[in-house]
Order: sequence, then structure tokens, then C-alpha cells
Amino acid sequence: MWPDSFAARYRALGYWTGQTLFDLLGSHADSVAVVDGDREVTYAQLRDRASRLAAGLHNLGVRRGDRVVVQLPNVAEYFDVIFALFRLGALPVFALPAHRSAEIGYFCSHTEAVAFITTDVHEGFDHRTLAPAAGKATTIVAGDPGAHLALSSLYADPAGPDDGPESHEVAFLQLSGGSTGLPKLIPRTHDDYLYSVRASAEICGLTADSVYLAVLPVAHNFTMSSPGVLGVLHAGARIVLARRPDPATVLPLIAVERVTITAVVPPLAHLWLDAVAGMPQKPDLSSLQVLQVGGAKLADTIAERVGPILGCRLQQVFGMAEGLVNYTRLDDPDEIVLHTQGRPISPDDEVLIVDDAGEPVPDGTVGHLLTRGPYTIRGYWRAEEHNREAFTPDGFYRTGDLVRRQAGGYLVVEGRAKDQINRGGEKIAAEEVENHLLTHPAVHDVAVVAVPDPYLGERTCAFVVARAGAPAPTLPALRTYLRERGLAAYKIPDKLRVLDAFPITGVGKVSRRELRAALAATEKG
Ligand code: J2J
Repeated sequence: MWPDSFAARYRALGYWTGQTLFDLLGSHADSVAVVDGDREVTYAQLRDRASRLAAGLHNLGVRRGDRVVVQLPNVAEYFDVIFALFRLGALPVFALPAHRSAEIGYFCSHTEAVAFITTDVHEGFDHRTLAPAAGKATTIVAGDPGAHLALSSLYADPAGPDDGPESHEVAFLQLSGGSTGLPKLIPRTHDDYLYSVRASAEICGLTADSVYLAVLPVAHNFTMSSPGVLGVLHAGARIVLARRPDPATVLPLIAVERVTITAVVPPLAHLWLDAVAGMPQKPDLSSLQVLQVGGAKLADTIAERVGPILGCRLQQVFGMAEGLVNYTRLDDPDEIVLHTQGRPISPDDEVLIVDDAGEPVPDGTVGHLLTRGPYTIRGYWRAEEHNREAFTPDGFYRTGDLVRRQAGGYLVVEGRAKDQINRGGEKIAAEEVENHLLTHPAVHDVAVVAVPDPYLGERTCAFVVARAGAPAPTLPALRTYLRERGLAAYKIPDKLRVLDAFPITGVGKVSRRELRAALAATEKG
């Protein structure tokens, strides 16, 4: 948590206001908050539904400070659930729909979750089969509950659950993209998160007339807060939920619902642009004012097509669930919007760009991005040892990103120093996948690295040294093995190279740089 002197300052400056996330539902009673297919939920209805669900969860034994793993796709019930938990002061742990038993099991056990709230069937996968992985946590299902507890049975008479949380308390645990063996959890407080949400809503020009299309998973930090669904609720505007992100789903929704702003990762921007450019009859995108693109580096060639093809403004967003978010501003010149990843939200976001020795580099030089500020965490949840590496002694978060600062404080992302693969915005910790592969009987040693990909930006390649005497493993066999271990599909390597031995760096570590170079050379040849 922030030292007292910082907390006092952030309060004095008006960043931390003492409100809680539940308070977002306080006004705009009769306006529509959420549209999910044919369903429309007003602010008053959402507040009522969340209050009744809070009572039901309380009856079930969920208390302030308890953790609840939430894995829901883009459905209206998601909002009932998170606001019920915010009302109780219980902490949602935000899993993604793509997570499987390995991730869900870890989140539930690591957080000692009392409940696991999921859906029935989504994208062909039966999420109820994850119940055993949830262990002691009670499985609650939105939709057909099967053998489990139905979410719909929990809406009770809202007769006074305990007092709600205080604004300085942790509101939820968000997931880190990670670079270590086990995913790290990010504790965000009501005060700090609401500041980033309010400020983001203003930077992105949200008004009560805005219509935000939620395309990426609602629980991801980008979709939640930059300005995301919470920014929309702050503005009294309307959220439209897209069940799927493909052009055939999304383009008609934009036209019918008169969507004004939406947020995507670069490969989706690419896909939409190609789809619209190839249509003889252009869809009606006249309502769309802003396309936000973030989560991974946007290629200049794609950035340049957004305005001409979609007829809207591009906004680049470079953010992280740990805190710091940068935006190009809506009135920035094209040069900035097309070629930078924006500048921080807050005048009190402290940005340091340093060389390998930790010394600040001059503007224009690439260095490691370090940051602290009024909405950037000071430590991961229950990860003391890792925190000593991930944060400087004076509280700066080491983002692992390599950036260059331009005039006006605009940042350009130039690369990454962390062992992470950014697969079209989905983050994969190399070590996590390596640890799973190391349990395979034919694998002696393994290194998972990023390889460039024209569509996703990066894909993953597993370099494997086979165990002596064992047959060399094949890609299909390893992929099946990882799937059976319950690893999310996006983490499963796209490529495999079997080597006799790994190139070693001067300090005796596997040289990922040489592995990447070797792969690039063989692909060319
Ligand atoms: C290059 N790399 C980027 C960008 C994130 C808004 C937007 C995105 C996220 C997010 C988020 C990038 N160009 N425009 O939380 O609120 C990479 C960096 C960063 C990591 C964080 C938000 N935008 N990245 O992507 O926690 O490497 O958050 O450190 O998932 O994504 O990932 P995540």
C-alpha cells in the first residue's frame, strides 16, 4: 500500500475521493446502463439487482474481505455480480473466460476463495466442468447450473448486509500479465481505481450520450477501466455487450446500437479494417467516434488505416493492470496519434526511464519504464519475495517495458525486457508454460520465447531439449498434454523446436535472444 504521505497527498489533490465502486450506480436511475442482446438494464435496476444479490451472497456466508473468483463472459449478470461483491466488500478475482482448470484452480487456492462464479457453456466449453478445480470454493453458475448452485437463486430481499467497504480498502484482485511461474494478483483499491476511471472517462470524452461497445472480455483491465465499462457507468452512459469480437457480430451492433466508442487489441483492429475495406456495401459506422487500440503495439500501417476506413478517431492506449495508463488525446495531431502510445493519465504519474544500471536516460533514448503514482500498485497481493524485484525500494513499479519518451511526455513502446509473450494482447509468462512443459516425461529442458507474427504481433515457440533415451516430443503431443493439464489455450505454444542443447549466456542462463535469432534464421532459410 502507499506510504501515508503519498496517500495524504493523493487525497488532498482530489484524486482519492472516499467513494467506493458501488457508488457508481448512484445516479442516472432511469437511463439504460447495460444492453445485452434483447435485454436492457437501467441504472436503478442494476443497483437493485446487485443489492439483492449482495444479500443472497451474504446469506450464503460471503463476507467483507472474502475472495470470489469471477469468470464470466460479456453478459449482463457480470455487472450484478461485481457490484454485489463491491457492495459487500468481498473481492472479485477476475479470471478470463479463456482460463481453464490450471488457472482457476490456482486462483481459487491461492486466494482461498469462498466462491467461484462462472457461466454454463461459452464458446463450446462447459465451464461447470471447472467446479472440481475450484476445490473448497462453492461453484455458482450464471445460466443452467447443472449440479451446482444457480446464480439466479441468490437474488434475495436486500435486508441490510454488513456495512460496505471503505474506499481505501482493496476492491478486487486483477490479473497480472506476468513473467513468473505463477500468475501474480494485483490489489486495486476503490480510491485508486475510481480515480483512473474518472480521469479516463474525461480523457476519452465520455458523456451521458456515449455508447460503449464491450468487445474484449469485460473483466480485462482495458475493458473495465480505460475508460471501459466502469468509465461508462461513471459518465451515466450506455454499455453494449458483444458476445463475440468478429466483424459479423460487431459491425451490425455498432450500426443498430449507435455505438460511439469501442476498444480492441491490434489484431482485432486489423481484422475489422480488412473486413470493412472488403465490403462492397459499407456498414453504417456513422455513430462511431473513437476506436481505442491497446494491449500490444499497434503497427503504423494499421494505425494509418483506421481513420480512412472506419471514419473515426484512433486512440492508442498503453496500459497495464498494475496501474499506469497512457492515452493519445482525442485532439492530438495525427503524428502523435499514429506514432506514439500516448502519455500518462495523471500529472502525478511519475515516469522514470532508466538504463540497465538504473540511471535515467535522456528523452529520445530507449530505456526501462519505471512508474509510481496515484493508481499504480506498490506491491502484488501476497507476493513479498517477488515484490522485492518487481518494485524499487522507493516504490516504483518495474513495468518490464522498454520505451522512449518524446516531447510532451509521449511514450513509444520499443520492446520488452520481461520474459513474457504478448500474443495479440494476450499475455503469456514464459516461465509458467515452461514449468508445465518440464513435467512432461520426454522434456529435459525447455525455453519458451516469442516469435514475430504478422497478424498477432507475436506467437510462442517452445524450444525443447529431449530427455536422453526418450523419443523427441512432437508439437501436437505437447499441445494435447498442456490442454489436458488444464492450461488456457492462448498459452499453448504455437511452434516447437527440438535442440540437442541450449545456447548459454555469459552468466550461465539460457540465451533466449540466441534462440529467437536461431529461429528467425531457420524460418528465413
Ligand atoms: C505496446 N504494449 C502494450 C500498447 C499494453 C489499457 C490498455 C491495455 C492494458 C493491458 C490495460 C500496449 N503498446 N499500446 O491494462 O488498462 C503491454 C505492455 C504492458 C502490458 C500490460 C489497460 N498496451 N501493452 O494490456 O496488464 O507490455 O494491460 O506492460 O494486460 O501490455 O498488460 P495488461
